[in-house]
Amino acid sequence: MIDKIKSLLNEVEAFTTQTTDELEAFRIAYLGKKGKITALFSDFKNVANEEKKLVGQEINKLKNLAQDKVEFLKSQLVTQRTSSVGNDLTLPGEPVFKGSRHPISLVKNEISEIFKRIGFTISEGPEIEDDWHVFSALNFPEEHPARDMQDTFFIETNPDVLLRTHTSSVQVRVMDHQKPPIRTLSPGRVFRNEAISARAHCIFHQIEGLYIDKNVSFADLKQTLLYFAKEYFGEQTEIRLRPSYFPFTEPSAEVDVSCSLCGGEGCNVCKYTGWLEILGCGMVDPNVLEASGIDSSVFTGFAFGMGIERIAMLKYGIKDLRLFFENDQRFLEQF
Ligand code: 2U9
Repeated sequence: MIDKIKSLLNEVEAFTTQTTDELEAFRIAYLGKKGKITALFSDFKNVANEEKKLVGQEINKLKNLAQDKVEFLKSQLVTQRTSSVGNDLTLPGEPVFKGSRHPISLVKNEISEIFKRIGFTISEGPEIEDDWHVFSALNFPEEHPARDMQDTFFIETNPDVLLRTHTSSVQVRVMDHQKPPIRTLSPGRVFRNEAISARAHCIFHQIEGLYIDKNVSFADLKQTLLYFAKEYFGEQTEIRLRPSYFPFTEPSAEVDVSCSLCGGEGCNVCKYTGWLEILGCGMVDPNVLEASGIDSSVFTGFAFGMGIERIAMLKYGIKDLRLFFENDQRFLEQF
């Protein structure tokens, strides 16, 4: 591996060009998705543990060198071009690309605003978590499959450290530090050990809500979600709840909204059912309240959670989840 890195270092150091086409070809060949340097990062997992540190440093050095080379040659070519055309003020300028918000941020902000209007605050927390905040405090039994390596990313050296699989862990932290009434919304990135496809990704975004107070009932939950559905999908929107199961809520339900594209008549987006599944919800299980020191004979609460990618796909008619993570400007500039 080290020999390969050294030989690539020599190639990168020796490279020079006078044309932007050659420079782009070089960038793709070394730093592109299937480039030689990118391939080293995939091979890295096969490196022996004791060599990982050194090899990792060398690959990073190589990558930085190649990136610097591309930037340097690019700036040289621009300087040459401007100096060779002199001061021709009639030439069109270099286009300046104005950034735009990522669709996931747009959806997250819009949902947050809707809940902020009815008194929810926003809470954020760590992506690297411990077993207690992700599973135990949320009433996951010891043998629950989510605790398995197949479903969750654990840190190899310490099974108590893992990447959060939902943002409920943030709300456990809120309950640890704040007494009811609690009315909070937790948007954020979550991680699950899933194969990447058009419909699933190992990283995605959730937004979860939690409301705890005296006398909070299922009717409050239903009315809050109806308010949200009407604000987000339009005044004509209806919701329906179907019984479900989650370890952290009892009773639990899946929530569908009437399809805003066909008005419930049936179309290919709602698969001719007239309904779109958008979130899960339920009354917070008393065990969850007690685990965070909240007296379940005095307080009750409701909670809900939704995947932001799913909502964005429905809203913008996006068919492939992977587009959200590729940062392709042609995709992003449409929002
Ligand atoms: C606490 C207690 C309970 C949050 C909830 C769901 C139901 C749910 C999924 C929707 C699609 C996750 O992104 S998804 O895969 N979520 O169905 N989430 S109730 O319940 C909580 C949260 C915090 C303390």
